[in-house]
Amino acid sequence: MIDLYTANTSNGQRAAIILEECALTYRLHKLDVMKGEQRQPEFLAINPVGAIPFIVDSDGPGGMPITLAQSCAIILYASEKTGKFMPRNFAGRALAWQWLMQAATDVAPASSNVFYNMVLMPEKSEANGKFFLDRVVRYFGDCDRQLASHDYLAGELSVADFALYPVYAVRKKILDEAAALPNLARWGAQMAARPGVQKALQALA
Ligand SMILES: N[C@@H](CCC(=O)N[C@@H](CS)C(=O)NCC(=O)O)C(=O)O
Repeated sequence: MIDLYTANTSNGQRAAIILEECALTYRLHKLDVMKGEQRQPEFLAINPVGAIPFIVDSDGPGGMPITLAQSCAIILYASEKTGKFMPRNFAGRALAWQWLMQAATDVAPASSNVFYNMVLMPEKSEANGKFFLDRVVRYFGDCDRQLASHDYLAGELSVADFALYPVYAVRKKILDEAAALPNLARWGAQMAARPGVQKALQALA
């Protein structure tokens, strides 16, 4: 059994979506990150990283329990555990790695910076807000170009799509206003229609 500790953020949604999509059985524990619940001693004792999402799988590798943080590590873990959403051929796998990294290290941090500038930073700056927004649009533009010739980021549906989708969903409105990204919009609609995606997002809402 997997215990998932998470919240309704893009990172938190990634973990819930991949557990649903891999048809893994899990118990959902929603934490209030704005109140800092994830840093309470009882949760730090489980997950020293002190951020959501994290999972505890009582039946981890070798039948031993494992605790795992980092949304994209959880995506890869669920994929490896179930043999799903990782292309079988080397070239496809390499593409899945590339686009998962693009989502994890380029798109998601740029998107977080938009949130920090709009909500959390003590001094807001319109110029800095525009800088971060432009980066988000640029990175999603890169995805749009890839999706012009591929149904999914790595060709077939893979871990990379589940890493990107929640960030896309939270930024859809500003992306729609900022640029024409038709391939991304087509892909986003396909991802949004998946029952596993819908079930995870509804459970977190
Ligand atoms: N790179 C990490 C980021 C995790 C992260 O920053 N989680 C946020 C919520 S989305 C959090 O728990 N923030 C509260 C904190 O850091 O105290 C991941 O992908 O899981």
